[in-house]
Amino acid sequence: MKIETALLSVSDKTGIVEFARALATRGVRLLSTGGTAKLLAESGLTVTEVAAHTGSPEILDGRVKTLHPKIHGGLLARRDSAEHLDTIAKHGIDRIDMLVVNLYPFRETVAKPDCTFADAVENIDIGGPAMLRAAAKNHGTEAGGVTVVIDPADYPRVLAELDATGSTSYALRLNLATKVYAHTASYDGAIAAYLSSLAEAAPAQDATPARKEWPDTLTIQIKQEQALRYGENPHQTAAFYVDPQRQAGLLGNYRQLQGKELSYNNIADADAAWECVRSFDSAACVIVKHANPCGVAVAPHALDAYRQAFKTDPTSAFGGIIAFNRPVDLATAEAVSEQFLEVLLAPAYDGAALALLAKKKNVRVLEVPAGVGQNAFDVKRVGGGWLVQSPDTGSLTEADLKVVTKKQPTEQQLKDLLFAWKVAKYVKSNAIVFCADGMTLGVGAGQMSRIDSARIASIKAENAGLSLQGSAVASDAFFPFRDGLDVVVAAGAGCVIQPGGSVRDDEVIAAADEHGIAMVLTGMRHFRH
Ligand code: 93A
Repeated sequence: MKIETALLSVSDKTGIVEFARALATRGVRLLSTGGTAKLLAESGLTVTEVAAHTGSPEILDGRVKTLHPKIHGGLLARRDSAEHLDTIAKHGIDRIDMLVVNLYPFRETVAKPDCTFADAVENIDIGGPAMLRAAAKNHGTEAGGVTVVIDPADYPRVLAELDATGSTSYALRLNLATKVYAHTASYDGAIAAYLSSLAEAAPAQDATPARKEWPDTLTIQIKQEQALRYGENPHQTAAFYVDPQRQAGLLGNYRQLQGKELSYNNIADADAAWECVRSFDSAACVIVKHANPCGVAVAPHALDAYRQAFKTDPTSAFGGIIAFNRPVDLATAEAVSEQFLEVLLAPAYDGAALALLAKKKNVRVLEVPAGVGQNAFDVKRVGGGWLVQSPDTGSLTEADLKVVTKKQPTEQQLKDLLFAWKVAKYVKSNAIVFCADGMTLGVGAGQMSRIDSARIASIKAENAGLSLQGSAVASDAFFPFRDGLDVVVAAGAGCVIQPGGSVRDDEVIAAADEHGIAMVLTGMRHFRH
């Protein structure tokens, strides 16, 4: 089928004049949009503006220029259908046999550092992709169809076929149509990525984003950085993908200074330990096993923090992940080296500490440089989808606490309660955490009932030979009944911190008064799964 009419509408005008001239020489009529038409006319070519062809002027600052039945009818009418050809004839629509379009430069626009939101939006091409997709859909059959050219690099081969056969082959039209859909898909992908980057920034600023702040689609770019030996278990395969937004040069949040290759579980546990330890202002140590802290302490010096944290649960600390929020010196390195540990994390290490650790070849030593950021959102895989939420950045000060008992907590108790509350946030639910003097005494984690977590926490303290008398207790969510409170008080608790909000708060508060202990409510809970 001879190519009679071509529509040319290009943002990238490379080679367009020469190509248009070559088409005109071969007897092809040229239709074109504003800027392209102007360039062709100035180059001495005869060209009909699309606006003149359709009888509709370009409107809305060019947002609507080719979105017209005279254009889309001309592109979409099936060449092998007498009915289609009749229909367009009846409506005074001419066939458009060739479409030469490339799109508004969206990617290039948003890559510019001074790109505004308005610039980005105006560079979302609508009419161009609509025409490209129409033309590509109608690339036709051996008998004929529309030739669609999106890439200036294809101009020569199109002309070569026209010269050889007076037309284009099915194989060429198919190839060009395929290129179109690949291009429009990636073009839309770039738009989605840009828009989702705007939406991703929003929840990071707001701890409790409203539902509407989450975008309809979320494009998450992740990059495989490390193939792992296996997953949670040896029969599972796994890899570590990193966030391209992470601090440059790091694997996730860290740099591995020595030791065996990190396993899937090491990475997950190290992350849990780091998230917890970074939440303390004073020197702190967190020991993690199976994603739960089994010992946490704050002290004037990292070494003392470690000694206290270790006391909480020496049995569980065996083979643990140890994290510090202060540089590790020789004395601290010596102390941790006395126990079997899998991973050590800290913001920095003394030279002498590193020299000592080097003798423990298997220990994975990770440096977490200052300033590693908070993730903008959390993702959890579920069957057929993903759950996405803003990270749990909720934190409290003394001023946020509401004392609900007759007994007022002392200054020391308030300090211990806030410490216990901080730890409970990083313990899997249901979480019950006994503390005193800046260290954990018993951690009950991951139970289906709060009362069992309370029992386990007190058993653990007993096993470690620690007294719970007068201790501070944190519960990550409210006590649904007084029974959980009764258990922690029976174990020795002298004060309790919990969110409140149960329909039986009155019953629980009355129980606390009956036991003569102090209780404070936070109004915020920290479920963690
Ligand atoms: O604003 S648009 O989305 N609306 C349209 O109807 C339309 N038709 C073609 N953009 C539209 N185009 C695009 O204009 C083409 O994809 C091409 O990139 C550009 C060419 O404009 P000009 O010929 O005025 O330089």
